[in-house]
Amino acid sequence: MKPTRREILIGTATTAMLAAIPRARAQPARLLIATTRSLEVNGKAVTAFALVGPDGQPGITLAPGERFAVRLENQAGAPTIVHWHGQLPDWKQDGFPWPETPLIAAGGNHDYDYMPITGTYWMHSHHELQEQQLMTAPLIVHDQASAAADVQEVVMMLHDLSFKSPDELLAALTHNSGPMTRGMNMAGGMSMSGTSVSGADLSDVDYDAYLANERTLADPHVVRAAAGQSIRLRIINGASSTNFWIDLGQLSGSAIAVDGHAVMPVAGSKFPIAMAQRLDILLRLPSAGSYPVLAQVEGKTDRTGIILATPGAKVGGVSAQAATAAPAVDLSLETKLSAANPLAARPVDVTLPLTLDGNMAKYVWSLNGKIWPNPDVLMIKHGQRVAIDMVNHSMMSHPIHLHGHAFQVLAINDRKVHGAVRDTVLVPTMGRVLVAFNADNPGRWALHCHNLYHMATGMVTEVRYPGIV
Ligand SMILES: [Cu+2]
Repeated sequence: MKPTRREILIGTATTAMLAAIPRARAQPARLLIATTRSLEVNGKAVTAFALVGPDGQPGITLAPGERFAVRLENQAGAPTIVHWHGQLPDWKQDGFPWPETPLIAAGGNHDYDYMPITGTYWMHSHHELQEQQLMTAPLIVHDQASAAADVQEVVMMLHDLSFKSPDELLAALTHNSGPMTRGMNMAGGMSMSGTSVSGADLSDVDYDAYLANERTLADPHVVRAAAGQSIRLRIINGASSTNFWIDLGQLSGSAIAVDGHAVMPVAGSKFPIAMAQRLDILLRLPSAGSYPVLAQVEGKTDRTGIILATPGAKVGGVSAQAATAAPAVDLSLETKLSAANPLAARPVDVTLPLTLDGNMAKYVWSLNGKIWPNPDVLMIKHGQRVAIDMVNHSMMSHPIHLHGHAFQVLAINDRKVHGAVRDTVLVPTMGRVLVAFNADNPGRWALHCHNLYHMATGMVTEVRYPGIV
């Protein structure tokens, strides 16, 4: 039976309506829930945030070629916004609280859809101090090779944890600061609190525990793997204010990627990892037994870690205190790194100076002398090769992170390198690091220190393209 003209019109109208609205109504492929939970750390209950899938597992693992099509549901009981650290979406999906990209209200949700880059990434709240309360999770994006390889994947995510609230920790820093209690100043005063190695301050906060996959060494995460099996450790430093040394103990491995980006392999058994950085290490268990993979806090004896053990192997206790304090995390690994996929050779169009400084008496941290939310905005143009020349005039090191772009390290303390491509680089006390990137992602982008307490007290600026709406 032939349809009437009226039926055809209705059909056409319905089709047109459906075509106009399906994106708004379609459920994204994955659900991510920002929520709260209780965690037991060294016998004490701690209330923390979490970013979990419907199965309760933290974070997201994407298959090769899969889009980041995610609905974030905020069940955390507080406003939030989550940043996909190291990913390169358009700026409005980046998860930074710009006026144009407001917080997700408690009970609300927000949809994301972009093509991710492959490798080891992570996600964390970019609102207030929620990151310190573990609103963080892994974001692993497989490529065809990593999915097909006969390699066991092990994610190790690090955290620092205090039984105090992050607001108390911040208040202690801003109220107790001053030349008599904290000696950090350009005149070279002695540090009288925190940790000090050769005059430089290493840590702002004394934590109660350090976690690997949310557990301490008193009750560590044990991963079983056969002797001889290739293992890819994907280490994520999700700590708010702690740099670590990864210590493979009897094992040796090769660093094969940093911040998700492949590097020429660097063999070793000790590797530094600054706040927010990631490190992929390929290794094998040589024979039956149990093998701790430890992360020791710079300047301290405190450590955390996971245990790799062959099936049936007895897992012995590992102390959460090392015999000696670890040195400061430095650029010893950075100088050895070389990108497997470097930026195309091309002259730099513009070099932006970036001075890192602080006033410990007031506990404020600055970039180019400016304190967020009143930054010295760095203007760049689409199509440029942009370099940032970072010089640290302060007595603490700063892990500097650029949103929306991956940069290559070009010089370390004035020595040229064909360094790693990454998204977060440590600029040590009185040090200088030159990086460059392609200005290929127009928008408003945060550039900031990833020490949460430095960020919260001003060490943030904006890299901006003109004419963005
Ligand atoms: Cu900093």
